[in-house]
Amino acid sequence: MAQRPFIVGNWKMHGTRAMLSEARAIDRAAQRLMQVEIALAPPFTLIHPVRREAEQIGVGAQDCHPADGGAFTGDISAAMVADAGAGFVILGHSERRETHGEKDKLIAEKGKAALDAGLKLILCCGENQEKRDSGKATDHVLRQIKASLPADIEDPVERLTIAYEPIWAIGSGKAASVEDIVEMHTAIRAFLVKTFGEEDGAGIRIIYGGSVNAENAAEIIAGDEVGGALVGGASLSAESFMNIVLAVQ
Ligand code: G2H
Repeated sequence: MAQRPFIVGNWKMHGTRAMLSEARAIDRAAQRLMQVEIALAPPFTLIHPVRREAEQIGVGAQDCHPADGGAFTGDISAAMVADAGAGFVILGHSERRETHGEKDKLIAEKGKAALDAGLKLILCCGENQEKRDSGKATDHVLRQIKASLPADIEDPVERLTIAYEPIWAIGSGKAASVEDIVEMHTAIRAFLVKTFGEEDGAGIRIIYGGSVNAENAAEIIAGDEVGGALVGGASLSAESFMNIVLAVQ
């Protein structure tokens, strides 16, 4: 059975309780749009309130620490975000790789902690402009996924999503072309089949992120091997986010 498109709003470091009205509006609209799987990843402080208010949509975190607990001032464990109501976590986003110096090995450790805590995983990958210009984008992305995947993922179709987010497209207002997206997703699919076997490898979702909006979403999601979108800026208002969902339903 074909999977529903998976549209995830990544609020990044945006949102105080005033934003709960947007989450409520998204959740209300989602109840009439069951052909699309919708989720939000608000900041840690809003996970519990969004989960409490929203019945229909998935709620997730944007990071977690690899340890179960301990003397890690300012950090949050996977069990804590699960306890707050998160059902998934986004890991390996380029903004964390760049501004927090996160390396593949750490991301794999975080992924293992997340899976052990019962969370699903959205694992991000993507090349910068320099890698793309040098023709090494695919090699880079596949190496990144291989090195940041936790080992022995049980039920990977259910629990793992790969998000391809070319760094040069993020927040730029200019998404990658459908051709470039499909080419990369096809290479990721081949890697997943090799790694997880024919059936699981074919079923794991691969979603695209980087300046997705209501104008480009339908065309991107119609691309081969594109199972949904990770949406940043355009997920911050219910109207612009739901316009994306409407465009792809
Ligand atoms: C890419 C994306 C969401 P934006 O980071 O993860 O952000 O849609 O703002 O480019």
